Amino acid sequence: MAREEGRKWMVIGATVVSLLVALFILSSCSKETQIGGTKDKVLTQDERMDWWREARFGMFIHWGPYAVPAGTYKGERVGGTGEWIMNNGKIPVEEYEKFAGQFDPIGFRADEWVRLARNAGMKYIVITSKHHDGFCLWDSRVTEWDIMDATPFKRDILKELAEACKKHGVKLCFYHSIMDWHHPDAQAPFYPNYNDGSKSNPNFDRYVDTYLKLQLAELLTNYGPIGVLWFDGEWIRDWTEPKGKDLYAYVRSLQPSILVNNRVGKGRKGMEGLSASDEYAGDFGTPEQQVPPEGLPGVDWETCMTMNDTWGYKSYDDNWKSVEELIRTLADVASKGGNFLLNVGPMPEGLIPPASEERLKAMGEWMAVNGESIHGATASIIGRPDWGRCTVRGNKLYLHVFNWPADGTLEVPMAKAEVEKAYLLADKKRTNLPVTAGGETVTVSLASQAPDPVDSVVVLVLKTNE
Ligand code: FHN
Repeated sequence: MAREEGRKWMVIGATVVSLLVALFILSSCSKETQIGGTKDKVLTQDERMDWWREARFGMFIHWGPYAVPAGTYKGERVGGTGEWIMNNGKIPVEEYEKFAGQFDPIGFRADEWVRLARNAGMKYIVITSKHHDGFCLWDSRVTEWDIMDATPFKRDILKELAEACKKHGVKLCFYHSIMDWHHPDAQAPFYPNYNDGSKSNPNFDRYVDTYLKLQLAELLTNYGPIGVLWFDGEWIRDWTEPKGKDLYAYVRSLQPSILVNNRVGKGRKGMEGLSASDEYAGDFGTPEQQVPPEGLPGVDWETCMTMNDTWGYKSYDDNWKSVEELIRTLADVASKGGNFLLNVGPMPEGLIPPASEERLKAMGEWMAVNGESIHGATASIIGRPDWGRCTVRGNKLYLHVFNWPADGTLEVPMAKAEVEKAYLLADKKRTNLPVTAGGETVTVSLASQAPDPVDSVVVLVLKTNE
């Protein structure tokens, strides 16, 4: 009974503190709302989306205290992904907090992570500022459940990442969970099934108004221009579309140019990730671990995917996708007009798993030769040929040949009259490749050997009316 009484006064105390801090943050952020002291020009939707559509390829980072158990609790392997161990392992809040006490990533070098992403051809990084466990990777004023107070590390991860992203010209973005298994006004009381969709917390609105929104104000006021607020954990009973629309407007009021995904509201259709209709809040759809089978012209969407089977680090998940599969998925996504957000789950000591690093370096070597066929690319205008995929930029078609024709003849479903010339993207001399007309197809004559066994890109330059 005393414990409940104590918890009640703790919540009341936390609320009073939060309200006082709220007044301080809101008063300070009114002066700093315009990041960097410059007033955000009001951009059109297309102008806001421009950098993101150009980027096409980003790094997802899932990192927090869950990297410490790394999929094992009390000697047992826990099912599901690494970042869900608190729920799937039925770990009480006080028990889980001990992992933060062991979270001391002395190997963390923001500059190395950002260079790894940039050299892989990734133009933005989406990192978990707060995942479902409620742990904050930044120095938050409204909680001690953060990197500064709950760990021996005591460095602001997001601040160091923001500096490195600015230095290397990579956009910094935040993943932020609406669901929170640690806050007493959110899901914590639902233990042992924090994710219990049948339960509601009578204090949830207090969590939104005096915690969730205040932390977003911290993130969007103190870390410079943020490219995307990537919400998640919106499926809970206490979250509604009206709340999502309100949160979308709130975030945009702090940084008017920021992009917000469709998980801010209730519009996404499960893991397919696209919104049921335009009436739902959010700037782009979020297919997860899958690529829409058809191109979706006119729809902005981003496939997020793991390199193995987990988002957060698990020491024994070695089911890594091959470099071939990752490069071809990138081409497939871009050929359908989408973005590819590829995940890394850093280890507890702050290092990127070697298998992830190896794949990213190999993707970077391919992107160094073929990046123009991905960055800024739009959906195929010739469907999905048997030999591979097609991406488009201006008057150029980029033919991603996965299956190199043994007879050296590449059939392309389009009229000859439209083709000015063809060349291999890997050929710096841009030697013309012979193109002959068929009825509804053109044939490009290729050498017997593919320059790249995974994805060789043939460029078709189309005649323009000029
Ligand atoms: O529950 C999360 C999961 O941990 C991970 O963050 C993925 C990434 O998109 N999203 C949710 C599952 O759909």
